[in-house]
Amino acid sequence: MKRYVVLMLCLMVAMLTSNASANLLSNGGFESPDVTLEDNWPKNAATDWSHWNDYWLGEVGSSAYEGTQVVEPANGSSISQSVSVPALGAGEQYTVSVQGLSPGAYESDSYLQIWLGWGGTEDWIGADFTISTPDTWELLSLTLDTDVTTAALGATMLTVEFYCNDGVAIQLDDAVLVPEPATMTLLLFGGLALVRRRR
Ligand SMILES: [Ca+2]
Repeated sequence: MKRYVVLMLCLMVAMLTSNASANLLSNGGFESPDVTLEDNWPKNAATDWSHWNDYWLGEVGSSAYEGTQVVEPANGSSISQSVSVPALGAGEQYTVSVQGLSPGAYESDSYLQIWLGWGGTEDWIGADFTISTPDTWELLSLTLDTDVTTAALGATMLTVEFYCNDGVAIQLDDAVLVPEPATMTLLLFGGLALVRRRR
């Protein structure tokens, strides 16, 4: 039994100290498929992402936040990805974050809405963001807390959506969806209880 406890504690520490490995989204850095500079607008097929209207998946080299590629939703378009999660219980939190950049060439603010939904397109929370400083990556994030948004209790799927609601472009990179540490601890204690029951 001691061996299992040590194993679970090690796993817990590893998960708490490594957000990257806990990312529930696939291709959050938009590096797949590998495109070239010549593959220009519109380019609608980032692996594992769905979309509504057109967006640009492009190669920007070293000005990307992560890797060499970013996405740029057009005005009135969005990209989304749904993932399965363990049924949401009380006291759990999931945070979605993305790096956003307002290309300096447009000389204006960029706007983005982040939506985090459960149960398809009916139920979601959202937040509006404005980026005024050009050519600087900014971390934009939104947290779903089941103690606040009790309607999400019991949900087994989360949908992340990034919606560009203005004519000015915004580039996105490094999209991440993670359970907060409190949630991970709950999940791990659940795992520990399972191990104990099996023995
Ligand atoms: Ca990238």
